[in-house]
Amino acid sequence: MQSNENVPAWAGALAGIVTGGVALGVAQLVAGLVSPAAFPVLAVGDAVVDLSPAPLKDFAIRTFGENDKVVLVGGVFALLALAAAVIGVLARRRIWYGLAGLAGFALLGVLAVLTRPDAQVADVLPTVVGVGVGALALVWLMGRARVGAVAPSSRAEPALHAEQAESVSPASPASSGSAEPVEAAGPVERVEPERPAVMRAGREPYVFDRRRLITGLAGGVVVAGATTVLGRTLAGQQAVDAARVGVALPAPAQPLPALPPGVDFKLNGLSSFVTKNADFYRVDTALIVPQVDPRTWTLRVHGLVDRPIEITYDDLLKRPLTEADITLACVSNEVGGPYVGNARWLGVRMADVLREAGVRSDADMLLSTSSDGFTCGTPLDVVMDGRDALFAIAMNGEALPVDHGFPVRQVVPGLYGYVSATKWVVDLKVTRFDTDEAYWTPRGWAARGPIKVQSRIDLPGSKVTAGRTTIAGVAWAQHTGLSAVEVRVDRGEWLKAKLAQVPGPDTWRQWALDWDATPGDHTIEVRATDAAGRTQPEERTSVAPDGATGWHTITVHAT
Ligand SMILES: Nc1nc2c(c(=O)[nH]1)N[C@H]1C(S)=C(S)[C@@H](COP(=O)(O)O)O[C@H]1N2
Ligand SMILES: [Mo]
Repeated sequence: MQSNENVPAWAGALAGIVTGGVALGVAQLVAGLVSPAAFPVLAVGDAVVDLSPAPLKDFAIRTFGENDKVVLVGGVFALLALAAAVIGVLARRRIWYGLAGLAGFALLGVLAVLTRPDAQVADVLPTVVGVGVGALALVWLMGRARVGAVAPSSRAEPALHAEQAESVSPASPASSGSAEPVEAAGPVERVEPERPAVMRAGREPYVFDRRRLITGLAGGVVVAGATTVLGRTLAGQQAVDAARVGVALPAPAQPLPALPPGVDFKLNGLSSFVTKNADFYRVDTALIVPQVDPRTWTLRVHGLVDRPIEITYDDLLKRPLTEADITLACVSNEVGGPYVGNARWLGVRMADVLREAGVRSDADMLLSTSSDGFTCGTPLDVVMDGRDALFAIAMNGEALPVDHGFPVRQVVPGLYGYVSATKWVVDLKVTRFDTDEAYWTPRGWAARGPIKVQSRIDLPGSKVTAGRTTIAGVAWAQHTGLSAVEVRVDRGEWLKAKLAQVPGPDTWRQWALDWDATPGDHTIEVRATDAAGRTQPEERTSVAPDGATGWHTITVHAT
């Protein structure tokens, strides 16, 4: 192994610190995959707490209060950075010194991880893989710090300053023989080395290549950062998934009766009355699904209220819970589109919470905000009119799926999702439409979004065998309810479809009609009428600004 003492100490220290960063980043990533608690820094911190004498612990708690953990972990990181710098400085002499130092840390990490309660063998992986990759990084960085031997013609020279050299031939006398790097002036087009070198008698001469080292360090920083972020994201997901699984859903104050028989015709290809959580459409602006831990979640209710309040997840679960069957629909759903689904929700009535806060009479809008900053503007009168507008915690009997807003989301029957159904909701400001604007309003969508009566044909598909066939689908007019669904084939007479049962006005409703298909091509159209007597208009409009209109129409080929 060659010496490379000509690499200056500061460069070694930086290489050591970046090596440590890569090792910790990779450890974080592997911990995110294996077990977040097996991240060695945490394990070492825990071990320090366990091993430190009681008076020291008391001192730490007295001095740093609630921040004692932050100070501890920060201290561990500071010590690690120092040690990593020393490792890097030593690695300049002999790479083995540096590798031995890393091995020492691996040992410490493995010991700390394995002495944790309920430790598993796989828990050593973050430490071992992290230090392993760190070792590779150290060797690589040290390799980049020095380029190979300078040309033989320059060998005799004790030092070479590249900025003075026109070529590899020596052009300047020694400058005290120190390893101080000298920046090359201007763009250089010379044969290597273009960096100052120091040579020692009897040793291979090296050139300290500052630029290559620095680009290497930058690469290391990127790897360390990316693996850390990814590892923490994975760990956060695991923590939230675990917390979600751990939620014990309380029973509703008044359990909803089981669904009436006859809500579902159970036809193959017809949307089932209850949409399974896994099949439920998802619409949101989140690139990365927000991971909200229920243990730290709170809902702040403020604005035009007499008593601002802040509710924790536990508080919410202790309140009387309402169960409700509600069909959610997206304003961006084209006629016949898939962005609609029905579930049984469990949650706290928004009106109860708002009454507790005391809503002022000049308010007319609720501006809700999600943990990722999305906002929704909901008409206050709609939420207060007695319908089942909920801060929902559960969907179809399980804690809200993370994609659908865990731990808490809003659900308001009768309003499109973009003005009502805030997922991962953390803040509710009681306000006015003329003071505040929600996310979609300046983007071309209506400030208020009542759901329009709609119907969709699910059956049959585009090809059928001639003869008796079922035409069937779903229709919805949330909170008003449906009175009729009509179907016509080939622009003939409108025929009344059979309607399935519904538990109330807030869900979609299945409909079906038998049809004798004659061979050839046919057009099937559907239109629904709500309980207030409003029939879907034929005119097709686009989804913006306040929801599509028009009759869903399909063509069927019968043979
Ligand atoms: N935080 C947040 N909540 C949101 C949205 C969003 O983008 N972010 N989109 C809304 C829209 S447009 C709809 S249609 C519903 C969809 O809810 P789902 O994804 O559970 O079906 O969520 C609403 N809640
Ligand atoms: Mo939506």
